[in-house]
Amino acid sequence: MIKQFIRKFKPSYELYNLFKRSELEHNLSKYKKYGLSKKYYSSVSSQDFEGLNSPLNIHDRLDTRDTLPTQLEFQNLSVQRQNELLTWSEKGYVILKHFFSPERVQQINTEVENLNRTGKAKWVGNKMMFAIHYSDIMLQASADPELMKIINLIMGKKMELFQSINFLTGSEQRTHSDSFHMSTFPYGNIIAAWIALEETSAENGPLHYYEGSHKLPYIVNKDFGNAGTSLFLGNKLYSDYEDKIASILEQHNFERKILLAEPGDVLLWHSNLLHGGEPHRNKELTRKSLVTHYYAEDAICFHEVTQRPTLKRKLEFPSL
Ligand SMILES: O=C(O)CCC(=O)C(=O)O
Repeated sequence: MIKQFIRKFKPSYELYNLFKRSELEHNLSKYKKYGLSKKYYSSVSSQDFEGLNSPLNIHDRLDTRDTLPTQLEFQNLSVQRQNELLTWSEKGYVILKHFFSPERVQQINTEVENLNRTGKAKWVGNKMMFAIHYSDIMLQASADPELMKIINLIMGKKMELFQSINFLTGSEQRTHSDSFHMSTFPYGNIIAAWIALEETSAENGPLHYYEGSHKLPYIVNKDFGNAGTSLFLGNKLYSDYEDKIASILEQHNFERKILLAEPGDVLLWHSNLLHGGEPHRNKELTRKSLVTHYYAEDAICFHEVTQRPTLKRKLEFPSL
């Protein structure tokens, strides 16, 4: 009961945030830019942006089929990669086949085993969180220069690595969008990469996603009666959010796709693309994957789900 109260009472985490200035001050100049008088430690959510115009990124405004071919970085890619990227605007995702070599995939998998063996891995449930902060191999894979080039191209701006999550099994997560968890203002300034570290099949909990669903309005707390007050978060459950997404999907006819990936394949998805994990039917099998998220440098970053600003820890890139 008391724990529940503290979790919902905004000033309790604002107090915690007070001591995290270096990880939170990234939002300050952007609050100013959008005319918001907010402290670095303050709660922040979609309600703060009501009435503000949220400018669209280039590839939410224009079609990648028209814009990408004019870019030098795009012209320098192989024809296969070019073809993979062209439908980003229409579909809300792209699949980069065999992006990471078998050797690189092996290196990442060995690293996961090492992190586990040495007790360095930090697991939250079945997710190894933020290994980029304690593994150079994971950091280099997640911020791979070729991958960053492609991500910057399709977002039309400079993106920066924020998070990594390693999975050994399927998440079996119900359908959701990233934008509710890792949110930005203007909306749409985060992108995810899902990196296959082994083959996925109907047996080991592959990813599913709804083609074109990124064009739906962004779902925020208020849309399922969870706005809360200036002092408290709303009272709804996370499952109420998931139910809301399910009901939206029922009203549309998006194609549900299942990602049957080969090791080294990378799926990039739009922050508003609805996706989740299929049942992991054969528990004898693993489903190794690495999910990474990238925020735009010029956006306010927060978590709509908890109404907190994003704590951004500096990444320590190894010197070459
Ligand atoms: O890998 C999965 O099963 C789902 C991952 C996912 O939904 C996410 O990272 O947002």
